[in-house]
Amino acid sequence: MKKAKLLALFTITFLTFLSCRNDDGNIEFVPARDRGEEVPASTAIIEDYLQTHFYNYEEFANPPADFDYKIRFDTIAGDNSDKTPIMDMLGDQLQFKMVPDRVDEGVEYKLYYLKVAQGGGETSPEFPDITIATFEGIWLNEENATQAYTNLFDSSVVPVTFDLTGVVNGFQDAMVEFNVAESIVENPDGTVEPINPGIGAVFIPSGLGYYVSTPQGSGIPVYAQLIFTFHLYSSSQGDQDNDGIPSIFEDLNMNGLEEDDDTDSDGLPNFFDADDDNDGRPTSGEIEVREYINEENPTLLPNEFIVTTETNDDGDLVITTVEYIDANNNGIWDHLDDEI
Ligand SMILES: [Ca+2]
Ligand SMILES: [Ca+2]
Ligand SMILES: [Ca+2]
Ligand SMILES: [Ca+2]
Repeated sequence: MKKAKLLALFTITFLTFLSCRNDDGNIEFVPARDRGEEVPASTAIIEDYLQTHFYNYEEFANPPADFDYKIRFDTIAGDNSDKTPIMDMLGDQLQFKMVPDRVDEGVEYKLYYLKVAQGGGETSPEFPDITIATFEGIWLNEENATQAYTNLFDSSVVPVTFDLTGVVNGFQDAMVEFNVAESIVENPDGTVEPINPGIGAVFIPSGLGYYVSTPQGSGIPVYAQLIFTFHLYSSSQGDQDNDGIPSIFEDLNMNGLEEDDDTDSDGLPNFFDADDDNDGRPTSGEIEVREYINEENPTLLPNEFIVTTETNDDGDLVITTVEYIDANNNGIWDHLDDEI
């Protein structure tokens, strides 16, 4: 499987100014629109799309012999005027959840996602995990009459790896709602095929997409709403800073966001900081990592917890644990305590 080279899916920095050329050809800086004020506009565009479009639900219900199980959208018009709008599936296949803006506190989005198949695997990705998926990304055009209403900007039919902390937030927020595939089979030609993967789509308001930080060369205009369709194959636990503590456990305030936990206030959130308390000792040296081989119920110490349970290539059951340490007994774990 190839590594994602899909820069277009990844977020960059949060810009607050746009550079534009004015009539005299000089560069002018224009403040980005207020994020809160942009929310209703985004929601209206997305709801209008959901109202006026359907997906190939009939093919999913009665799959043709060579069906690729890809979600395809089309306009409700002409021959298709009797199709069921996606919006009419609300509460069933179409669901939504309220999702916070990652920049402005208090700003919230209604994030719609279409669940065509939950996925037959037992696990769902956690928000800072590493997933493998195929996908298609389009942006909605509401403003430029010379361009189509929907524009494909990125896709992959071969599975690619996505670090959910590195992709647009709306994509991250949707992936956690699906399960991985029941299994992945390898074909004789080396290609892989998921059995019963999570199949879905997400309708992303611009503030959970690129907003004004659109990837260069992608052709995506600022403030564009995005739609991704995807097949979720598999997922593995993320430890982005490789400090031994899985990123899901570095969400200290447990609000489901990885960006806002920064113990040492150095600007690097804990999931991306290999020295969380900035005391010069790496976090990995201030915790105790253990492996239990073929021990189904190892007796854990008081501050020890299981981070992964896996079967290795030799068929051994490997339980990996982390123990937090408080050497000076001041109630602060050593890796978060800059005094020790
Ligand atoms: Ca958090
Ligand atoms: Ca930090
Ligand atoms: Ca860390
Ligand atoms: Ca420390």
